[in-house]
Amino acid sequence: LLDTGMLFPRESSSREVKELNGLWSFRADMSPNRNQGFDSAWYKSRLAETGPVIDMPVPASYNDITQDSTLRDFIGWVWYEREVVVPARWIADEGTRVVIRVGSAHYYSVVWVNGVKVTEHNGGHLPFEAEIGSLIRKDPTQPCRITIAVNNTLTLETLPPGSIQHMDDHTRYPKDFFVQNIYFDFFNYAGIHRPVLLYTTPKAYVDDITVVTDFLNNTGLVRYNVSVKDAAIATLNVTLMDKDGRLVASSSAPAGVLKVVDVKLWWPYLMHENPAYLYSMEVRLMAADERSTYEDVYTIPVGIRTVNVTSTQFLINNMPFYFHGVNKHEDSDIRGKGFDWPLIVKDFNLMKWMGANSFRTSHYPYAEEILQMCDRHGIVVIDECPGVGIKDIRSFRNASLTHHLDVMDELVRRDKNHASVVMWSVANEPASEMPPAEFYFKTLIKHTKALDPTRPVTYVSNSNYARDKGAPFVDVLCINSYFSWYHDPGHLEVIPLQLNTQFEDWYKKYQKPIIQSEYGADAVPGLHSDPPMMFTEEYQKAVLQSCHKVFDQKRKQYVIGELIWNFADFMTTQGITRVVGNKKGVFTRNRQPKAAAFILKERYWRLANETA
Ligand code: GCB
Repeated sequence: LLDTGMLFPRESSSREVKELNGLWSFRADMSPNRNQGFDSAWYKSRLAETGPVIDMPVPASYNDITQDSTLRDFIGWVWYEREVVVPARWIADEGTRVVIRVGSAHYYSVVWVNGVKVTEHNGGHLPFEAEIGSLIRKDPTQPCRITIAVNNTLTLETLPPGSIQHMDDHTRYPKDFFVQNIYFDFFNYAGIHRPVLLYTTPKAYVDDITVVTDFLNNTGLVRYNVSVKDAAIATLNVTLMDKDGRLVASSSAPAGVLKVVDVKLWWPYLMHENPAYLYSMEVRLMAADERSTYEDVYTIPVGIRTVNVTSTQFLINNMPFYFHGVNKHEDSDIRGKGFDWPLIVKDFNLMKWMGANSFRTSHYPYAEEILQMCDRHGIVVIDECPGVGIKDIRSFRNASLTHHLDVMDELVRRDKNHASVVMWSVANEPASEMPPAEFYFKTLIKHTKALDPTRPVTYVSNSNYARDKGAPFVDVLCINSYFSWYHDPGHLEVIPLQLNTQFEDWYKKYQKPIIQSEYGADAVPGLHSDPPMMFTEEYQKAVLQSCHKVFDQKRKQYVIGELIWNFADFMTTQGITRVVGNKKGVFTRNRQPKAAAFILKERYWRLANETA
């Protein structure tokens, strides 16, 4: 289990943050064994001294930044470097911890400071950090040189999994030709995807905070637990403030329950006239050692709400919640999976325009800043880990499972305090009918529930109800299906029958609520035909409308949600079913609506008004 916290780096009276976003020096290691960077120790001197470098923006995927297809499709190590001037006061004050934090880098990363390795991390989509105070204090006259090597190779033990295939038929392939096989449907963008920053804390500091909320009649209950590091003698002051900054409760214990009279609950937007109410919890640590005294202040937003599941309903604050929302990707032109505020805010505006009340972070954890937006805007989140494409039987082996458990540790540690996160998804479309899936999912879900007993756990299945081995362990059934698309292509008339049968089969067997976690059809924007044909905007519209009729029959019973695949078009590997990417978006990749977006807008607002 993890023994440190991963609080989002926030400024406070005791903490400073210095962003390292912008241009970094960059080189892909194109050597045949992709290992020249390590063999020649590129981290030991400035990157420009060991070969040519190019400008690379951080955060961004590197793939679409240049005109070079070998970089777009590159597999192996790439090297990033930049120098940073560290404020003198950080260096002078031995009582200051200086931490480097990478929001995420895909997939395997190694970080050096002034040529000394400070950390490595296995996996994209989640943050990692290292304390570097002693290193930068060694020679304060030198700038601090940060080198990050990132490798995007996927194996059967990574999440998502993949495999490298070497082609040795030299009559058909050039020598040393190899491809990365992946078992998921989005481009394997790579690089430093989220902000890199330095932040400080005092030497004795608040390392982690866990908040679990509940309420009884009008009284809110905020159970909290604070862990501190490196404080021999410490006192704590925990205070909860309302939106207007008024004190509502306080305590000096490291763990306890704060009582909030006349509580204002956190509600999803569209469900309440005062949604997304956030209190703010300030943790103030006062500590001392033989040399000094330290004060650390950390504040987190707290939404007070409960989540429960019955055999037919999903309850938020004991009220039935119907998911009418989207599946997304972190994906856009040029930046790939790189964190981008304009894109994030645009996406929230579009979701609100269409009346979407929820989304699933298909198929990996999204940036924390996005979850913070969800907390503030009252958008409900199914938080999915990168367990996508577990298709090969070898991906069920112990080493893979162990890594999957570690990833869940990291995910729950990062996202446990978000009111907007109402459920964990541990995988998408695994080969869950294979025999080893039973042990795998039983273990994985049990582990996730032990990490967080307060949220339901699911995984998203597209297997047959009769053969799925993991469904007995989930709280909510999430089912993906593409009738009249992958099955019976072109035959819209099968939808009512097949979709109804799907729901009835699953419900009869498991008596658990069901979310249609994906449905949809590709539409190349601007392509039209009537009667509808596949790939036209009319066909996409018709698929949606036909599915909606079935959802309407079943949502009064046990169907608790519908999430369109997908919010927007997104990039994939090249293939004969992908026209410059997956075109199942109801918005284009540039976030312009297709005809289907208007169908959803009308429907979602109608559903919102019905349930209000
Ligand atoms: C699915 C996958 C999703 C794909 C989608 C499609 O079932 O979960 O990742 O993009 O289908 O369009 O094929």
